[in-house]
Amino acid sequence: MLIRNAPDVRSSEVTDERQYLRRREFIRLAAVSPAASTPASGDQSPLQIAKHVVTTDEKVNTFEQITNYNNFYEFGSDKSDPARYAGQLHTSPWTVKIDGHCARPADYHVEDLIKPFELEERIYRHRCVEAWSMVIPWVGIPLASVLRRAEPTSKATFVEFTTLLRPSEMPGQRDPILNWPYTEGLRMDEAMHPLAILAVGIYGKTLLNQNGAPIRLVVPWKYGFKSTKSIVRIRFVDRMPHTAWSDQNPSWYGFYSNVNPDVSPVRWDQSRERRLPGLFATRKTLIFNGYGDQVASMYAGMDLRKNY
Ligand SMILES: Nc1nc2c(c(=O)[nH]1)N[C@H]1C(S)=C(S)[C@@H](COP(=O)(O)O)O[C@H]1N2
Ligand SMILES: [Mo]
Repeated sequence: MLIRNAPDVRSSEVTDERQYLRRREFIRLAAVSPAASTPASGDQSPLQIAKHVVTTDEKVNTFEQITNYNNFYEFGSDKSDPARYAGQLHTSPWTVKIDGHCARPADYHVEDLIKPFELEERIYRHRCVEAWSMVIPWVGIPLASVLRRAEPTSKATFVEFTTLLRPSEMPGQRDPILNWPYTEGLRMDEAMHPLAILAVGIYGKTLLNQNGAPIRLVVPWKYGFKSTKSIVRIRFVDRMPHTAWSDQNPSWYGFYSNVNPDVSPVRWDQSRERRLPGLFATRKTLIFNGYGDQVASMYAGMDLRKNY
């Protein structure tokens, strides 16, 4: 079993890095302190982590920061709306459909989807198109592992990701701000890239709903909106899929959406960023969010100004 049901750790115990490291010891020993209270947005269970991948030595954001400043338009457009309203979403049971151009399409309970694979902690920079950024200790599995198991055919040139559609629990879906359900997409080689993960946790425990429980995409060299939350469908397709944000404003949001300090099609200047909890955009943004040595070759020969 990869996901263990265990009593909660108080959210006040998961506030800073030092405590996190200490708590990680607890998780390793499978000795979790007894529940005293429940976090605002649902229960969290500890996860058994096999491997740690650190891609930056920058300070990791606190649990409080990562879970209280969110974009999840299904729960409203304010940064505090997801933490306030996402608790009402039922994330269990949860099924993920894998279909389209593949030899082994299937519907998986989310637990079965990840069960065959070892969970890894991945400390990644996270860059929102609104020019703020964080460093987040995700827990997840390579997206490629899940895709390979489905045996995509040669027709599969892109992968489409779809978020749950459930307006009764996602009040933002009652407003036509976006074409619900939220969809996103990656080219096949991007989806197979080892940096792309399906995340099921943060700070060693299962995701809170505001971060996209029970399973969400993380693509660290792209703007945050590519990282679809609360995924119910992964589909292999043979053409570039529609995506929620480029449907809403095609001149602002391109399909590729690679972090690029030289291209600012949206009203935010992308050359700098505000590292939360800071107030000012003092940090220089790096091409591909600093992951260029690993991903730039996928875009060789492409005009990144046109293909933003
Ligand atoms: N379904 C869905 N996924 C989504 C969004 C959303 O509104 N709905 N927002 C995106 C944006 S703009 C960002 S920056 C990240 C934020 O992830 P976080 O709140 O876990 O930091 O989620 C992305 N995934
Ligand atoms: Mo974002």
